Amino acid sequence: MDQPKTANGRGGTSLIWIIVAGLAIIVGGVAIALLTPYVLPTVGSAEAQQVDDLFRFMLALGGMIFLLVQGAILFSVIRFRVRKNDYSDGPPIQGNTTLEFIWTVIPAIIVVVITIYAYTVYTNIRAEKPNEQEVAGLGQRFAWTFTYAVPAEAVPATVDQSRIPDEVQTVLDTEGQVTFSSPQLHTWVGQPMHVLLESEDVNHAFWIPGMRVKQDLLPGRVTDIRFTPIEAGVYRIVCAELCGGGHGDMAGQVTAKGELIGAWLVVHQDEETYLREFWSPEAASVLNPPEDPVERGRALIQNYPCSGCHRLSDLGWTSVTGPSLDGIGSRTQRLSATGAASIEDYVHTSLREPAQYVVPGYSPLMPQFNDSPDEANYMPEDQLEAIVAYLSTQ
Ligand code: HEC
Ligand SMILES: [Cu+2]
Repeated sequence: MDQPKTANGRGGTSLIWIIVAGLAIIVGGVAIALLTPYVLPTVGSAEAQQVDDLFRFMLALGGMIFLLVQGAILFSVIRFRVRKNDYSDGPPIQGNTTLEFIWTVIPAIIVVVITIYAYTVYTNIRAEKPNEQEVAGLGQRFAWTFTYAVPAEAVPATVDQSRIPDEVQTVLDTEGQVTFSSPQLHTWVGQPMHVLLESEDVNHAFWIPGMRVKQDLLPGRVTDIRFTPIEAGVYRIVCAELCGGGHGDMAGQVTAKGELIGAWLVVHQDEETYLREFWSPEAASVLNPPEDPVERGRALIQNYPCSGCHRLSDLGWTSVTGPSLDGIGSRTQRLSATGAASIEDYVHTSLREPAQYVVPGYSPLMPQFNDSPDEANYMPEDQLEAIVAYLSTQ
């Protein structure tokens, strides 16, 4: 039997229920959005804050729509369920212009607001910042190499300028800069970073989850990415584009001993700590090399991306894309197989012309290390000799 509805009877109560449901939906959507700190990685950069705010905003809207739709379904299932012995059909309904208008206009407004907000965040993040630190990031199968160019006058006082190798002098002369490379990206809190990304071979994607930045690398094109760290710490760098069998080695790794190898972003507390703990030792290993070639080679090899592909227990490397370098110094069977005159010769050629001796069972993925600063993977001859001396003792 139909109950007569009056404006101030049932109508009044249902209006209250609509308001209560509306509030529950809004509070529920916001509550869902506030869960992000529990599911997202540490917020390590100024950009991460903006990206997370945008994400939370969209999550709150999405959460509200989710609750509205699910609530309406649940309400209808209960409120309008079939009564016992009721075989009648529902009333035929033919369109409802008001409803259609509302459900077109509201989503349109939401999409426009999100577009404007997202575009603002995107342009903010990509905008050039004052005093940026520029670092070149090279992606190749399967390692990252970061090259730091530092004005010659910034060379630390501990570096004996008279012992700077010739090759570095050349770089000093032509561009007034000293460059050195590292598989790790170092900076300090509050320093805006500008990383110029180039790929040596296929598409890669440079991703630091803690900074909320990700950028594709496209062969033959320089792409770039910016971020300003706000929290000291160590953040994993990941390749987010499947690039071959050793793709997983393009992410920072932790050895069983707890050492960090491969690609990591290290954010130091301040510039002084950065210079003391990273720049000075790394630059010094290039600019002020130890006399003993084996020691020198051991220091220098860590500036190259070898750890992304090779195992070498002495340095805690564990990758398996290339053959293990443990015991490479006594691998004399390779000499007879290739006709190399000595192990030194063999290792030298393996780096300068890797295609000459491809180790059986491996793909020819070893990058060629060239002796001209104009070519990719520049490795000065005297550095190569030191690295060969070091590897031959393994
Ligand atoms: C992108 C991956 C990759 C990187 C980076 C890489 N290698 Fe290799 N390397 C390989 C592969 C694959 C082979 C085996 C195929 C070949 O011989 O070309 C190899 C072979 C070698 C060999 C010969 C090994 C043997 O058992 O005969 C030596 C020596 C070597 N690499 C040294 C290095 C050094 C030193 C570096 C850093 C300066 C380096 N590699 C960087 C992938 C890599
Ligand atoms: Cu990759």
